[in-house]
Amino acid sequence: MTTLSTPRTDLDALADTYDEQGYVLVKGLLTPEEAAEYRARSHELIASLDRKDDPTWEAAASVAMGQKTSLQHLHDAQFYDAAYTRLLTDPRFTDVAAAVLRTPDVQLHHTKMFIKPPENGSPFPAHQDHPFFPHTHHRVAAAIFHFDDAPEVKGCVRIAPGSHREGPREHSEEGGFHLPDFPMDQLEPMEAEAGDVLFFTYLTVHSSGVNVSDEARTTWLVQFRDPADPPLTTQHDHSLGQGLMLAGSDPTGRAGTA
Ligand SMILES: O=C(O)CCC(=O)C(=O)O
Repeated sequence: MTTLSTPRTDLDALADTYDEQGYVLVKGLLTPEEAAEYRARSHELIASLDRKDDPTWEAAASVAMGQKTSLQHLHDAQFYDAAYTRLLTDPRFTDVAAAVLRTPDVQLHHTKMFIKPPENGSPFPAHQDHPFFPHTHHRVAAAIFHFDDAPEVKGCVRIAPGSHREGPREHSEEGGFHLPDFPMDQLEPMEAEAGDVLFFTYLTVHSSGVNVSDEARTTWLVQFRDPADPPLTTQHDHSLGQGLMLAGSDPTGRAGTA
């Protein structure tokens, strides 16, 4: 028998909100002290790698009104530091991940760390994650761990509640998959505090703003799925550790392979 880190009734309520709205913001999943430690580690890690590449989407320029913005990122942080590996299997995270997927089995798809620098941290245009890695039954989700506060001025994530219900949308492929005509006023700012984790489906339309504050915004995005949901393409199957079981077991016996 497993012990849940959050009472079953609370998990069911989170899962109901997720089904209804396409997202759920879990407050204080990490303590402020843990979030501060992960923030420091993330900044040290990215600084130590001295990366020069900038993953800002070309299509982000339209959100930034043509202003030059920048972004720092790192895929697969769990391959650099075991602290991130521990987070991947932390029951406070996996219990919610399993609850929203409504299966005990949670499998890793990939992870991405983002540091949005102060004053000009890059935005993300409106999009669903679906076109990047479509799956048969759409049982794929993201969890964004906030390692510092993300008010609107820091370019917090914005979500269109209920937008997942219409299923996959036709995306423009110019400058990164995005939805140039999606009404901006439907995207609600998901202001978060250090330690909060935002869960949303890969069909939920989301975006984020420019960080115009004087502090960095530091997040870690974990994309996860139900292992029983086969991917439809191999375009995003190169991530290190993809297929790792974070909770439960893989009923397909595919050991993470499509
Ligand atoms: O972290 C953000 O601001 C948004 C990230 C995002 O939308 C993505 O990676 O798909």
